Amino acid sequence: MFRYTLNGTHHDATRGLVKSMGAVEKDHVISTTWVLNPSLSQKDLDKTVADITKFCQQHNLIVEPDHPYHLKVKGNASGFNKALMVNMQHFEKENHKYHATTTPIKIPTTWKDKVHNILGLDTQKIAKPYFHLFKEKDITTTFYPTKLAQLYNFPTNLDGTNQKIGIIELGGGYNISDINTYFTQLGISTLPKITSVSVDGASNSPGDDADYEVVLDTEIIAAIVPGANIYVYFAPNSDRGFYDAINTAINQGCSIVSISWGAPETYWSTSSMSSYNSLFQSASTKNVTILAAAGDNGSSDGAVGNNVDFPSSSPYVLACGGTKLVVANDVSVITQETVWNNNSLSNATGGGISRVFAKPSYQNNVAYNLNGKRGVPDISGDADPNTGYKIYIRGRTVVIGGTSAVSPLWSGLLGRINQSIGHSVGYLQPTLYNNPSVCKDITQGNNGAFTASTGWDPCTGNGSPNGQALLNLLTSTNPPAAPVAAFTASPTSGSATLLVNFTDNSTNSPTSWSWNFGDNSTSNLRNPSHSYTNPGTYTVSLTATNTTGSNTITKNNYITATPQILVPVAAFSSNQTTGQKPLTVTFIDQSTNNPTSWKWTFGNGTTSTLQNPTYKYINSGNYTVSLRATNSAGSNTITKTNYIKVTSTSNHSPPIAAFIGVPVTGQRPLSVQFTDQSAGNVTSRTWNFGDSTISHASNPTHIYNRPGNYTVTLTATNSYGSNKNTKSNYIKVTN
Ligand SMILES: [Ca+2]
Repeated sequence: MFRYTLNGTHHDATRGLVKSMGAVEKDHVISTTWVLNPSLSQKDLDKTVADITKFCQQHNLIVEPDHPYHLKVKGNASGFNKALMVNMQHFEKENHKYHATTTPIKIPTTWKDKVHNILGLDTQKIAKPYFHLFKEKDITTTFYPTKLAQLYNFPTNLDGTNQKIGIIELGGGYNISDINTYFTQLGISTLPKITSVSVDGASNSPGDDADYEVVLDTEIIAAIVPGANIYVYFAPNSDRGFYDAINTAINQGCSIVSISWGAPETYWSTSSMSSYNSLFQSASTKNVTILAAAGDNGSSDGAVGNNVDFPSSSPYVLACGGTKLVVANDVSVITQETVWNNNSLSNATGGGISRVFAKPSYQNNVAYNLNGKRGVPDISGDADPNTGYKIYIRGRTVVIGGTSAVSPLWSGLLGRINQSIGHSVGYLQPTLYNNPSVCKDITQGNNGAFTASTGWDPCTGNGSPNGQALLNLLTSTNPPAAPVAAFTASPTSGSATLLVNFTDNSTNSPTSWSWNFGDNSTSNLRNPSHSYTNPGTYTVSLTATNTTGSNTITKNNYITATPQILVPVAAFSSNQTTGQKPLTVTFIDQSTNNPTSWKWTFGNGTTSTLQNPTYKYINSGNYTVSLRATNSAGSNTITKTNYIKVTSTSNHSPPIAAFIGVPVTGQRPLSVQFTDQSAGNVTSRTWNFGDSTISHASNPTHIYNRPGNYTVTLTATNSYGSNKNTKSNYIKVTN
């Protein structure tokens, strides 16, 4: 098989103090990312993937699909050695162990224009984080990011809502409790929406110095755009991990990607830089803005000679340089801003001229002589630790500077701008270089080899931000579309008083909202809540407005408030309450407020859920009956103690006579209503009214015509005998 060499993909063991540690074991597992030519047609892509898969299977390598035009290939070192004709060796450098190939990757010649690069054979640390911890004695003035946003005239009343911002981290992690505490310090009541994303097995792992980078990046962006969705991509610190993290952020829809990590161009292989640059170019076509720190080691970038830092030197990356900020005593305005340089080798902004990348066309207007190469940086902002950023980490406030603060600072600004104009500004350099006045020109200071000057310079680029000026420029050159109003509500029905939460879903970034709730109430909040106190059906409308125009959506009869449902008041009666066993009783529900379910207990452990149950008492006794009546508003229970009395009188006994008369005294003629109250089964009665008159009625009425005292007797009879009850001088009749 003929082979094509991917130049620059092998390890240069002459660089730095590298110790060789022997061949990689045959069964050592290696994970790689294959970068395919993004201009392949779908048909060529499919064929290439099929070819690669077949080839890899022959070498026991497993192919998994990844982002578009990328594959992940995993397998043993022996498989890679044979498949790619490489020689995998272990190395150690500054106590860091890694593996790499000593010979360049060779791929089948037919893949020459199809496979651009294979990342992952070299796992040495590729990048450093560009933060600088404060030295307490040096601190003069330090800032919360929100204060810098004011000093740099960032547009206000914007919080990054609906913006998705990615942060790349190659180590460390954050504790969300630190960030929440930070928000309390800033006086921001809603907590930020931060999601950590695991790339190539790395994860949010607080516990080393890189935590300062992670927390610096995250807190600056969250402070400036607290409403944004912030995604933190954690990846291994290798050229593959770094690449995969950026690729994942782009493919997951981040419109802004902030990078605070990098290394001098000379530390990178040309093949890796080429692959990254292609990735950044693809981001520019997807309206994704990539920002990167320009480095913290002055014009040398920590290497021999003058160097710029990659990835910030990619012409598709917005390179962020650093300044020192001096403010008025009341911290209201910037009085002086110069190049950050406390030590041109170790504590100064990066910047200079790329050795790798040609001058991009947007730098054609730059007066500075770039010798046909890319000049770095593009923009700048406060980075001197002496005028650094207050952040909160590991339970305390610390001050940090470095160009790695500038990338999130500008990322936050672009988050506000994207929200305001309703779309992503994406690849910003052409606009920026055509309108450098949206930046504040820095003209004083140097970073070692290079000196600031009027206009673009290799220390601070076009300068620090004038946020509102940049927004005005982007709004005028690219006005937002008018909003398309949309909303939802929850709940949309229920009993009055009904509290409804409305949610604005309008697109194209409205800046004001006008709600009409249909009951003569209105609101100008974005997401209002409204209480409907009266039953009815309501039509709701929302008008969403931005600088370009307005749009109204009306939802007819959208909210229904039903009459209030009251808790039932339980009540009941029955057809009878006393009698001889067995006694069959029909209970009648008399509850009010429309119960929908019933629970009866009959006093002997039995229950019923019927509304009007019939129950047969077998045994004698006194029974306490209760009813619980229920509807959606609640329940109520009524209990009637000893409500049902069942007598034990046997069927073979005569009745027990008892009666009353009403009234028992009065003037003649006196009409008295007698009522039989005898126990037992009475089949006949004889009433003797005491005036030589008798009756056999059940409950007779008798009229006494003459005055006198009358003794009344009731004789109650059934088939087993009679019983007599006499009340002496019971009725008293006067003249
Ligand atoms: Ca300048």
